[in-house]
Amino acid sequence: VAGDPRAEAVVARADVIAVVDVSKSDRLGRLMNPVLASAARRVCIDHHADGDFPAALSVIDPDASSTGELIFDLSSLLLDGRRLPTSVAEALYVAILTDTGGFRFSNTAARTHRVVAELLARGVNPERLHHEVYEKARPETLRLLGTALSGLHLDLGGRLAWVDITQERLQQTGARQEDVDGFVELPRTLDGVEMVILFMELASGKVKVSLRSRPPVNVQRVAAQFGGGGHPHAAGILMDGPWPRAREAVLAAARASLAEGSK
Ligand SMILES: [Mn+2]
Repeated sequence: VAGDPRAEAVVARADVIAVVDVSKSDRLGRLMNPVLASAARRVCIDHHADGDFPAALSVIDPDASSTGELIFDLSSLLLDGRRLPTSVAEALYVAILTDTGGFRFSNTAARTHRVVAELLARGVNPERLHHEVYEKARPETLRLLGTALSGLHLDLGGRLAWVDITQERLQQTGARQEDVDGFVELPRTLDGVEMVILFMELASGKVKVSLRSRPPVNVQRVAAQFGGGGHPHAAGILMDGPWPRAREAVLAAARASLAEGSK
């Protein structure tokens, strides 16, 4: 919702604000200050263990596959035996699908699939939703992906891979910042890669860093050195520019982390 121009107005008149799957408050972007200044009752539903969002009421389970799975549990209590409407089941399915990386992240459990089985029984159509979520790319997005991947960097014999999304690349291809969602997953398919980093230069001059790793490499610890957070194998940082300095600092920490792991 942070990209929606109506979001501030909604926050301003809210009685209750529920923040989901946020980990660090600064991931609320320009809504962070309005949300923190609001007199509304704040609720946090999350599966990040390192969250810092100040809430009156928190439902946090780091073992949950996804925030959607937690909301499914809460809605089951509220429904008290009534059937989950199909529209809500669809929203929860998409929440779980995307938050588990398509049921592949390490927190995905037998229970996750049982919850999803319930959602399918409520009328969810996986093929249609997969199309809606993953097959709506614009040509600009694929062109940006092409330039990003053609500039793929490899280091430490292929154990570390990174890609850069600069403002220049965005402008040349006509792509938007949000088109970059999911790009970090592609270098992860490289044989032998242990850590993948995506550096994105934001229009504001800040640098958004997305990190992924294969066990036992822990990128949450790398992110934490720069005030970021997330999960052991999927983490993020929002850093001040300038871009080259932020990038070098994170790469140095990444190399140190991988060197430590190989001892
Ligand atoms: Mn999540």
